[in-house]
Amino acid sequence: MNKAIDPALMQAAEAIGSTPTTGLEAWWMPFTANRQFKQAPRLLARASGMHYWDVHGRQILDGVAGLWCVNAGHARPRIVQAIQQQAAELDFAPTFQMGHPKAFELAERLARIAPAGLNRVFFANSGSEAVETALKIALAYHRVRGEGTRTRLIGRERGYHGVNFGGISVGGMVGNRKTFGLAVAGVDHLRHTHDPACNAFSVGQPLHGADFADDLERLVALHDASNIAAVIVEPVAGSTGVLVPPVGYLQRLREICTRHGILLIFDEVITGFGRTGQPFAAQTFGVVPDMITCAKGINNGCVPMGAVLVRQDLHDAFMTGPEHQIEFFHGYTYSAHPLACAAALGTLDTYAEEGLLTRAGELQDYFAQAVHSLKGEPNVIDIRNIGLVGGIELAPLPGEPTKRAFGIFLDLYERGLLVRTTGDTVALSPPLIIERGQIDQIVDLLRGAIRRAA
Ligand code: PXG
Ligand code: PLP
Repeated sequence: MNKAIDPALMQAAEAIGSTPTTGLEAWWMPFTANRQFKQAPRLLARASGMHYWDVHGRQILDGVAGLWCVNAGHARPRIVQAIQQQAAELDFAPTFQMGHPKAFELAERLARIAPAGLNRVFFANSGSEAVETALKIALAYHRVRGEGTRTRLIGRERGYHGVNFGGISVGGMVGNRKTFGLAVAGVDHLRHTHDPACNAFSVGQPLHGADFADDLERLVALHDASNIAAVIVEPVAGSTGVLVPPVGYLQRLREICTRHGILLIFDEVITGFGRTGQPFAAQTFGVVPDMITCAKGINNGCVPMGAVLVRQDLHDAFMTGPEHQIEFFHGYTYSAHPLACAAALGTLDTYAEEGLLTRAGELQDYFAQAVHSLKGEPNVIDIRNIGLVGGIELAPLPGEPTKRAFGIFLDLYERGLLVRTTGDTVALSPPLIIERGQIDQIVDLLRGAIRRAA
């Protein structure tokens, strides 16, 4: 069926009496149209810098940093070496009642680049786990302070906070509700900030819509602040189509949360580690939340890892009671895994040496001009951008939403460019090492694909 599948593996399977397969059936792939994929698989074999190569040796320009995570580009030597050395030196170390030096070093290094005050770090293994961890910290924090009625969690329509039960509950993706029904109860949602009638084709932050934040006052009036634990939002919503916050919106959300004693969590799984021009979007937008969830770029996507950056006094509120007692009843077997920590330290070195955490700021005007040059191409109904993220929204094919954008994804892959699509939006989020000429290349290829899809 496919050249990449080793016939020896198939023979071995038959020898032990397991169900013989053609090699592609067993893996039930995540967030994938499995049947379509397996008819014409897209198999990546290696990567370096700005590029992938597929199993046939074809070069593909990476327009989306893998899956929004390879911010320093692929196969960076410091990171590769850090992982190799770590695997040989200390493969695994328990972190429940035990520790290892690189975990402490990494937490200190993260605290140094985080917004002021967010200097305590809890490790997880993905963005989804970071989100669950932050929501649990919020609930437990109110309890340890004797405000245990604060149990309600508030997310936002069109939010994405990973795939676990807490995350899909505070998230605002219809697909999750359609597929899984009610997940965690006691959750409510702010309205989203997408307002194409006022803001279509905004370059950078849209000007209209700070008052969308007032929707939180409506929920406070409905539920009463004494019942609300936390609000979680992505500073820039990524997965539902690159929705950039209107000027003043996050500031207003911060003010309302502070006024009502509600914790504000920024989910920076995509925006963290330089995507918007500063280490965190909190810094780009000048708004400090009480917690930040991050993952992906934390170690360049090389080893699964997530983290929650926590305001010191939230952490300190837990440090009461008998000293032999566990203060926070939570953790994962692989929290602060040595390979993930080593990869993260190599990544932070690479970011620092190459100035990558601020490079998106330097390139953003060029990038903005390039993506906005697609205005006027057929079916382009909106273009959104901030830092090195762009969203190009297309009018859906009548009665067949998502199909036009997915066709463009397939077309571009054939021509050697990897992008992401969500709904009918094409998302760009290239590695931060991208050169101006490669930005042009991405936009030229995309322009061609948009025309062919008309
Ligand atoms: N929060 C946010 C804001 C995210 O973007 C997660 C949590 C979950 O992270 P993990 O590591 O559990 O996947 C994410 C992940 C896409 C896409 O193209 C986005 C994500 C993951 C995969 C694809 O929209 N975001
Ligand atoms: N399920 C079982 C049966 C377990 O023993 C454990 C961990 O020990 C878990 C789930 C959780 O796994 P993890 O810590 O990797 O999230």
